[in-house]
Amino acid sequence: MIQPLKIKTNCLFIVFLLISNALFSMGNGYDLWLDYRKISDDALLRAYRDQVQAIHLGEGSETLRAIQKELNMGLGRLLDREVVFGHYGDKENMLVVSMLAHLPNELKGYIDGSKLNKEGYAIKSIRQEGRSYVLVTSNDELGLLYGTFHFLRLLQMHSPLDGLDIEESPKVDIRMLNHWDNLDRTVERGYSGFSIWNWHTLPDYIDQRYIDYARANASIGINGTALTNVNANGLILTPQYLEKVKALADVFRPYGIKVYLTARFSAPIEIGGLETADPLDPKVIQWWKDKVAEIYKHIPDFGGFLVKANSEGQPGPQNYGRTHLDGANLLADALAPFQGVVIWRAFVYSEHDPTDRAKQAYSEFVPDDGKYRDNVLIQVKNGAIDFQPREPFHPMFGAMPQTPLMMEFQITKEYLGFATHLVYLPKLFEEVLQSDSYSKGKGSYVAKVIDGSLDHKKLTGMAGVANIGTDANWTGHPFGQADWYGFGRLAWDPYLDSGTIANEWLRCTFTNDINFVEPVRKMMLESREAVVNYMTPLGLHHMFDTGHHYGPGPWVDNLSRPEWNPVYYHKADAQGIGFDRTSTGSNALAQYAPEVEKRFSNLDTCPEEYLLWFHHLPWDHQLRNGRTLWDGLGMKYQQGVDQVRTMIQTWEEMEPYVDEFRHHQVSQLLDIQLKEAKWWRDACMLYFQTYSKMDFPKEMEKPENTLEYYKSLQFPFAPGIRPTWN
Ligand code: GCW
Repeated sequence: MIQPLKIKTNCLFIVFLLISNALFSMGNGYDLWLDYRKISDDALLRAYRDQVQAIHLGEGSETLRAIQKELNMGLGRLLDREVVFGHYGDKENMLVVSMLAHLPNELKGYIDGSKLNKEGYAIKSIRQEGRSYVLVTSNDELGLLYGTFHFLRLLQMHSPLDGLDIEESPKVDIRMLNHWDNLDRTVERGYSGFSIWNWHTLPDYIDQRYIDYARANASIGINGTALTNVNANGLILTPQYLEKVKALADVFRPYGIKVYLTARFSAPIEIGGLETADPLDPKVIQWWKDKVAEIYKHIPDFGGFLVKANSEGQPGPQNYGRTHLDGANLLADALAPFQGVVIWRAFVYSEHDPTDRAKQAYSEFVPDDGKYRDNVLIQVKNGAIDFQPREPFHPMFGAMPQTPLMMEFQITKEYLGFATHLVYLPKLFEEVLQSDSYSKGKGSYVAKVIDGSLDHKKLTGMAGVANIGTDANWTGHPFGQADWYGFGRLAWDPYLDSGTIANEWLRCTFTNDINFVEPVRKMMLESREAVVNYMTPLGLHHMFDTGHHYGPGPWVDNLSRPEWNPVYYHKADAQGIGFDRTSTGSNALAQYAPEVEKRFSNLDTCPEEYLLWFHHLPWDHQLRNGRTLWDGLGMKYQQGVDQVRTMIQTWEEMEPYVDEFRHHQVSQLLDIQLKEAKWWRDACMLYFQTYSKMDFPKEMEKPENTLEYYKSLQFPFAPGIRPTWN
């Protein structure tokens, strides 16, 4: 239990402020959106100081200590003065941070706790007999933590503290990061250095980064983390590693973050010495039960398992003639006594199945709707192929009313320019969440599938494949932080709009100066369309070079599995280009609700951004602007390049508002982005021209190199490549 306490000004505190200010002035971005810069507006600073004359902190346990530390650091820096903790009534104007149950009597009755869920909170301004309080309150300690971060954000954003009346509860239960981190510290599809988990020095050495990771995640409402790659290594489940996992779980617990592990389906053989991993074998069933019990002994609030099975070489129940259902339910039964969950991935497609890859997950999972145990969630990527710059929403959303479906977004930019390109992903996430699945008629938005409201789901979740690594600023590109931030905010509330999120992030990360915030926000919001234009316009997809996925490789046709080759997806030939997924082609469209199927099947109503995703069309097909498909493609590629030029110009004008370090960093990265945008345009258009045999549209700049040159480029050491299959 924590008693309200007063922290005296002392030398240590001043040293701390000096150091933290020095760190900020370096502008290396380590502090993320929590840099708590001193309030620059004097009148506002005075008003804040006057309101927060002291803090009354209620009772609680380790989470309350985390809250206290955050307030101490956050307010110390924002208000640039000593933070005083005291009792209610000590000062005229106070901040009161306390769970409802422990509120001073005088403040009870202002908030109706029944409106807040377990993690929810309220922030309210209260005037009482000439005194003024800002009250942050909740039913549970975790709500208080989230409320505290929200309060600090209000200050960071220079919001007035009068008349506050905020009530927030997360709309999604499991809001988690998926790290594709290997035990050797490489990160699959990681572009920001190595894994932040130093398995070698764990459990004894607790890196400050682990704590700051937890703070950053808690500040945006993330409450779970899967520490290890879905291409899993069974070793993580051995006693030696479980001790290390426990150490991390202990660090994260006060911040409300549960730990999950990826379970390699063949672990009973590899680390358990069994001869089989058959999910129906009694010895295998017992092995998982024992293993789960052992994990919970170390980590009593362990979240559960995340599983990739029978996908891209990973073992799974189908190795034994069983189904995904058998596999998921096996692990679910082992976890159920401890309230753990199984998150089973729907990212499956088979090299032996000749049907359109886009159809395979649906065919595999939808027939078993309703047969999964209550503690199973099926985790579905946002689109049916693989995290492309643009994909239509996955047809499974809305198609399994009786099974919890979890969203999987990719925050790391495997197919969107790695950590080099500025592409603001919340815009992409928002587009998916706001897509209408029509599964229960108009208005059946994917967001409603994810928050469970469409089918009254009891368990809901959203996962993001992390973009975090050992780079000083965590995400490589300074703007990659916005993708992490935005993911968390959307997992908390899938109905938020990406513009609001960008505004928050910019103000907290850089400055509140409107001359900076508005142009840069605009630049961020347009950046997603730019990457679609210069990589995969008009519904093209998966044209990335082999393995590493760095740069264009539309010509690649020599990989062992047909659906790994870009030519499988664009199907360019002398007649035209695109994948026919209508009833005359693979008929993948039949997996959508009839309204969606009809809209996308009909060329008059199919949005042009999905054109070549669903249709194979002649090169001279007329687009809505009256130009041919061929011209339209070239113009889109050119537009993408021009959009990057505009971004560069905007950023140049921002120099007065940003520290030199980050300004220079982003400038250099934008220059690379422009170079690579041109590379995409030229390589793709030159290659497609070998089929279309048509001249480039007059709007398109002349390619800078020959097709042979682009084809000759090799990148054996491009980052993030899958090191091994295991
Ligand atoms: O997109 C593919 C990636 C693989 C990844 C896989 C998956 C973890 O190229 O690197 O493996 O998706 O999501 O399982």
